[in-house]
Amino acid sequence: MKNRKIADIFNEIADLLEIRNDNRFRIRAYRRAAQNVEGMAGNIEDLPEEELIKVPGIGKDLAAKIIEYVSTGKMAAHEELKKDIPQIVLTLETIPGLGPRTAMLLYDKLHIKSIEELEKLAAEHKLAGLPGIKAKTEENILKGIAMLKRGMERQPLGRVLPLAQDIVEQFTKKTRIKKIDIAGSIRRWKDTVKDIDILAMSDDPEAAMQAFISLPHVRDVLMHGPTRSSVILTEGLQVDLRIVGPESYGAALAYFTGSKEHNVRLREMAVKKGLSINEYGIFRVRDNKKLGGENEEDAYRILGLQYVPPEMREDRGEIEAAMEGRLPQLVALEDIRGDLHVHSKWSDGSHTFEQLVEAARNHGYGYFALTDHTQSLGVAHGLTVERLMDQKKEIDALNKKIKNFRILHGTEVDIKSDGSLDLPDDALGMLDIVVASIHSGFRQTREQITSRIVAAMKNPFVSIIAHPTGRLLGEREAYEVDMDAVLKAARQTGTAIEINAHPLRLDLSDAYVKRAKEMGVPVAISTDVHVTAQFNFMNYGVSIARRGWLEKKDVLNTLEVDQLLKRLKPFGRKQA
Ligand code: DGT
Ligand code: CA
Ligand code: ZN
Repeated sequence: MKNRKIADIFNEIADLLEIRNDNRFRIRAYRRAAQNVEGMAGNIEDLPEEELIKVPGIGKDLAAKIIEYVSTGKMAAHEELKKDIPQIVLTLETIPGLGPRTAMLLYDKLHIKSIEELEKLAAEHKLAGLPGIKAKTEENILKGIAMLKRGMERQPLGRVLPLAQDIVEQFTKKTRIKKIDIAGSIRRWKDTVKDIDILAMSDDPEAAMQAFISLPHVRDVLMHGPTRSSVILTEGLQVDLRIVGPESYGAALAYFTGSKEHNVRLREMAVKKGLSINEYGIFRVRDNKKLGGENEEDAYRILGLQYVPPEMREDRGEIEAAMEGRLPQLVALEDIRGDLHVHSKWSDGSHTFEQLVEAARNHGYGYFALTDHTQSLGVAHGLTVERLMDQKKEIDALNKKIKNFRILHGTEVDIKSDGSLDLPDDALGMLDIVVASIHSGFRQTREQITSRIVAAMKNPFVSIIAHPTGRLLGEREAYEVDMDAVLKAARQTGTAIEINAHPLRLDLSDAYVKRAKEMGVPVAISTDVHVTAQFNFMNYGVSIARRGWLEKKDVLNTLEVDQLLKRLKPFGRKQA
C-alpha cells in the first residue's frame, strides 16, 4: 500500500514550498491532499485516474502526480524542488517547533551540517544575534532536539499498530500458525510504543521463524533462533517474535503483555502464597507442580484475582481492585452512539454533511456534532457568525430530511489568547453544543493557559473542552497547564472534557482520564474527523478511556441523542 508514502511526499512538497515562501494556498492544497490520501480506505495504487480525481482534495494535477509516482517510483515536481534546497534544511525542519524559515536561515548563515552541530551551537548560545533568534529560541531549539531524540525511541501507537497488524497478516499468509497475538505495550494500547512484541504458536517453529525473518519489511536480522527472533524493519522499529507451545501460551502472553510493573506485583503476590509465576506457567514451589499456564486467566484465577484487561495492567491500583472484586466494567467501542467533534468542508474538513452522515451511519451512530472552526482560524476557513447561521439553515433542512439520525449543530470555538471566545454568546446560545479549544499562544505561562481554559469553562454555553493539553505526539509537547485546576473547574461548571481520539493527539492522556473519573468529570470521546475515514479513530479514544478506567456511564457519547442533550451543558437544552 503506497498511501502513506504518497502522503509523506505531498507533505514534504508542502515543506519545501514553505521554505521557498511559496503561495500559502498551494502549500495548503498539498497538506490537504496528504491528509486525504492518508485517510483513504483501500490502496491508492489500485485507483484509475477517474476514481482518483474523486478523492477530496485531489484534482487532475495531483492525480497525475500520484499516477506518475505509482508507475515510476518518483515525482518529477518533488525531485525538482529538492534540487534547490539542501537535505539538511529538511532535516532541521523535523525538529519540533523549528519552522522552515528558521531552518533555511540557520543553513544560510551558519552552514549547519547536522542536528548535533545545531545542538552544540544552541547550547553555547552561538545562535543569538541571528535575525529573529532570541535566548528563548535557543532554549526551544534544544527542547525540540531532545523531543526529536525521544520521538525516535518511542513512536505513536497510531503509526505502529497498523504496521504490526500488517506484519501479522503477511506472516500468517506465509506460514501455518495456530495462534498469534500482538503483546507488549501495543496490546495494552499505550499511547507510544518502543517496539513490536509478537507471540505465536506453531507446529513447525523453524519454518515459521524462517518465514518471519524473510518478510519484505525486514531490514536486519538481530537474532534468529527456533523460539525467539528479533528483526529491524525498514521503518526502523524492532520486532521480537516468540514461539511457544500450547501448554504455556497463556503464561507467555501474560508475561510479554506486561507491563513489567504489573507482572512484578503478580509475582510478589504469588511468592507470598508459596507459588511462582514465569513465562512458562504458574507453579507450586513446594513440589514444583504446574498449576496452570495454558490460558492467560490461569494465574489470575489461582491468585484469587478478577481477570485484569490488558489496558489496565499498569500497577495503578488494578491489582487491589481485582483482589476486592471491584474492577470497572470498561467502556467498549460498541457502546459509542455518536461523535461529538466533526469538521466539514465549511472549515478545514474534506467532506459534505451528507457524506459525513453516511459514514457515521456506517459506524452504527445515531448522531454526530458538527463542530467547524471559528473565524480567527483563517487558515482553517473558520466560520463567522454569518456563515454559522447559514450553516444552521442547511443543517436544519437536512435534519428534516434524514430519518433516525440527527446532526447536532455546534462549533469548535477558539479560546483566544486573552481567554475570550471567538464567537459572541448570542451565537453560541443558538447551537446544540459548543466545543472550545486552544489553537494559539501555546507558549504562555501555566497560569495564563490554565486561566484561559477556566474562563472558557465558566461560559454558560461551553459544553466540552477539546484536546485539553494540546500535545501532538512526536511533534509538540503539551502546553503548560494545571490539569487539576482545570478538572476542578470542569466539575464546578458541569463542563465535560474530551478524549481526542486522533492517534497523534490522544489528549486527554490516560492518567488524567483516570483523575477526571475520580473527580466526577464527564468525558466525551471524539475523533476530530477531518476526513470520513477518521471516524475509525474512535478505537484509539476508547482504548485511552479504558486505560483511564472509564465505564459506559462515564462517557457522554454512549448516550442516545435525547439523553445526551439532557446531560450536556447547558443542561436540558431544547430537545429535537
Ligand atoms: P515498550 O517500551 O513500549 O516496548 O513497552 P513494553 O511493555 O512492550 O516493554 P518491552 O517491550 O520491554 O517488554 C515487553 C513485555 O515483556 C513487558 O511489558 C513485560 C515483559 N518484560 C520485559 N522485560 C522484563 C523484565 O525485566 N521483567 C519482567 N517481569 N518482565 C519483563
Ligand atoms: Ca514492547
Ligand atoms: Zn477540531
